[in-house]
Amino acid sequence: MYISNQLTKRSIPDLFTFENGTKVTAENADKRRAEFRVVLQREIYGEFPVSPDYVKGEIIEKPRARDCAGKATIKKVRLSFAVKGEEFSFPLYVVMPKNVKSPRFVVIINFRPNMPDEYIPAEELIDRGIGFASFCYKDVTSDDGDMADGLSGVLAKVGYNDTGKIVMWAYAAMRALDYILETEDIDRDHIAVAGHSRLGKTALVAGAFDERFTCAYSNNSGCSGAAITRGKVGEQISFITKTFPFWFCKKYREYVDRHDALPFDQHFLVSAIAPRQVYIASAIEDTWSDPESEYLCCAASSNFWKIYGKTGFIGEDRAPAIGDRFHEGNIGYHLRSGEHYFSREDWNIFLDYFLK
Ligand code: GTR
Repeated sequence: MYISNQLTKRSIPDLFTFENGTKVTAENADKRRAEFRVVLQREIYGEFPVSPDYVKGEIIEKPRARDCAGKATIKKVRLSFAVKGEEFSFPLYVVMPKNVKSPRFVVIINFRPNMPDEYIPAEELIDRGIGFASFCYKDVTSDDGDMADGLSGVLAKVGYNDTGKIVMWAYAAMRALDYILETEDIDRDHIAVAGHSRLGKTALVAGAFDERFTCAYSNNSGCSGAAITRGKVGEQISFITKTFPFWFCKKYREYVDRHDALPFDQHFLVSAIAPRQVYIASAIEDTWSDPESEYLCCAASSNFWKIYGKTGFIGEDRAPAIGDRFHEGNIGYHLRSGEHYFSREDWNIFLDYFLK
C-alpha cells in the first residue's frame, strides 16, 4: 500500500490520457511518448534544435601506449556540427577497450574536461569491457546566464531563444553519439547516456529525445530530473528557476509554488524513454535531490512499460532503503549510503545492471 498511498497523495497527472482527453492504448503509446516530448519542451526544458546539417570529428590527441594500463585507446577529438548553417565544435574523449569486439557503450556528460576524472572510473569501465565517450558540459555552453556563450550563442543566431541549457548539453551528447556510430564498432543494442545531478537531468532528457540511446542513467538528478515534483522535499521549482533559470525555458517559472498546475510531472520524462531502459540512482544523504521522490518516479512510470508488454519497475512496496538494488525491470534503481556524488560504487552497481 505504501506506493499507491504515496502516489495518490502526490496526485500526479495521468500518463494514459492525451492532452485532448482521449485514452492511451498499446496502439498509440508511441504517440503519447511524442506528446510527452512536446509537453516537456513547452513547459520545462525548451525547444530542441533541428537535426544538425553534418557532424564531423578531427583527432587532436592520439592514443598513447599506456592508456588505461595499455588496455584501452584514448583519443581526443574536436567534434564539429552545424545547426541551420551555423557551426559549433567542442572536444570529446573517446575511450575504447582493446580486444573487445563491439563493446557496449556509454556517452558520459561530465562536469570537467578530464580523462579519467573523479566521476569517471575509466579503468573500471574498461576492465568491464565498456567503451565510452565523455565531454565537459561547459565546453558546450557555460553553466550560467550567458546566452551568447558557445552553443547557446550559435542557437540564438538561428532563432532558438528559449532553449534551456539542459537541452543544449543533451543535444551535444546526441552529436557525440552521431560521431561514435560513424567511427567506432559498438554494440548498438546497448548504448547508454549517463550523468550526475544537473547532468543526470540532462541524461534523462537525452534518453527521452534520442531513441538510439537504449538506456539513460541518471545519478542523483533530483529536482526537474528523476524526482516527482509534487510533494517533493529539498529542492523546489522556486529555488531551481531562481538559481539556474538558464537551464529551462521561461514557462517553467510559472509553476513556482504552483506545482498542482503543472500539466506533467517528472514521470513524463522517464516514461518518454519507454520501452527502453532507465536507471535511477539515489544517495541517502542527498536530501536536496530527495531519494524517495526519485524512487516514486520509478514506480509511477512503471505502467508505461507494461503497455508495451515490458516489465517496468520491480521494487518493494515500502520506502527505499540503503543497499536497495532493483535490477529486474527495465527501470532500474539503487540507493547507496553517503552524499551527493557520482561514486565508483554508483558506477559499479549501474554496470551490473547495464551488463546483464
Ligand atoms: C544544485 C542544484 C541541483 C543539482 C546540483 C548539481 O545546486 O540545485 O539541482 O543539479 O546542483 O548539479 O550538482
